[in-house]
Amino acid sequence: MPTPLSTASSRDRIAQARVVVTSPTRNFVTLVVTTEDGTVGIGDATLNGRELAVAAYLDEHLVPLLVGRDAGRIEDTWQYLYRGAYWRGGPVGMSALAAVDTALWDIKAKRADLPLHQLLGGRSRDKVRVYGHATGETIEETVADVGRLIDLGYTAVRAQTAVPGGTGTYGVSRPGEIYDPAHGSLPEETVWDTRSYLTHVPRLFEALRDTYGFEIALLHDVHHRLTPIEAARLGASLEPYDLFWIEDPTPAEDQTAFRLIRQHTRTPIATGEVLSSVHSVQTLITERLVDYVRTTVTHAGGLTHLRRIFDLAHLYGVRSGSHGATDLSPVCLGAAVHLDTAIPNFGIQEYMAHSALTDSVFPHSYRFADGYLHVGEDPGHGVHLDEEKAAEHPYSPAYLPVARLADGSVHDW
Ligand code: GCO
Ligand code: MG
Repeated sequence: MPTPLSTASSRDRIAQARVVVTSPTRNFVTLVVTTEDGTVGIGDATLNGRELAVAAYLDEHLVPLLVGRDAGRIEDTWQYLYRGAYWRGGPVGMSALAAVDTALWDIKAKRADLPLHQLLGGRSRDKVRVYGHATGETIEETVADVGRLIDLGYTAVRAQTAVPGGTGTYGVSRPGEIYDPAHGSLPEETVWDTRSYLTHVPRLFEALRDTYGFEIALLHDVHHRLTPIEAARLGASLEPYDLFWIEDPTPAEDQTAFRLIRQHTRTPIATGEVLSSVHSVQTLITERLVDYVRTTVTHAGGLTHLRRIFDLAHLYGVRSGSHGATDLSPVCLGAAVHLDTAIPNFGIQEYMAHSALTDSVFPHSYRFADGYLHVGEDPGHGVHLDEEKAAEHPYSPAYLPVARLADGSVHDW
């Protein structure tokens, strides 16, 4: 039987794969794959707060299997690493696999001298609609921040505000900083008050509609913090404000919880940023329990697997809404914009601009203008890694916060 090794001409083989961990503003894990003919492809493997677990998985368990393989056999490599591991899936394994997959698609497109979206079927759209993030300590501050994003050209904005009675609310940035909840060598502990939240959030959206009218699309992230009946109540109380979606109303891994939410509200629902496999969204999609699936390139096994998820979603009228927080590197965003450009059932793409420092370490050809991301026409996914600059910013431990209730018990953050 021919093996991938024996059928590849020597120039098609993977000569080297290396992991680069860098922290230009925040931590990123990047896999750099080089073929014998000198083509370089890169993939993102960043898993916020657990970065070095993925780096070790790659270094110790995947890189030794890659060297000598045919770089063109992307599907076969995916199956070999996924099924061949016996221990399938999980965020660490799927992020590592995603980096390999993304780097191999980058290489294939570069060798074909084509932008990646051409290999994914070509353009289904000219540009990719994005939503930005507005935050504030008070409703007034969040209303003003939404105005700032509208002035920047956004047509869709996620609005979060601190909740009276809580501390360090998710989605609310530190003064003068890009929103990034991961900090410090121990997790910050925050206090969560569900009752206060459920009465406060409708007031935020009432103020936003009073100020800006109904044209702007408004989104809200619940961050897995409610029970199904609480989420149902929130969705119903937000119906007058016509949200584009509420995101992660309940912990995403409990797919059947969404049945109950769905019975009680017509507010559209998005979930999936913490999910890494088609199996973990299968019930959500096939029972049409959500409207948008938020899995992304890095955490869901790369372009090969994410495409499979979105194809399943397409059959059921569910659209994409990929996670795009700044803890996903520009490599993830660059690859995502190609997929967003190509698929028929694109919904929206989350976009939090990276810092200028991050962008200088990861120069890229995608660009934001007038509320949309525009995919570049450079061969590959169009994102590069400046290794010299990366080396100037070594890994710096940072954990996501942990939420507790007033009685001290752990809650979902
Ligand atoms: C989002 C996410 C972020 C996450 C972060 C965790 O919708 O963008 O919920 O806010 O908290 O990506 O790593
Ligand atoms: Mg979210």
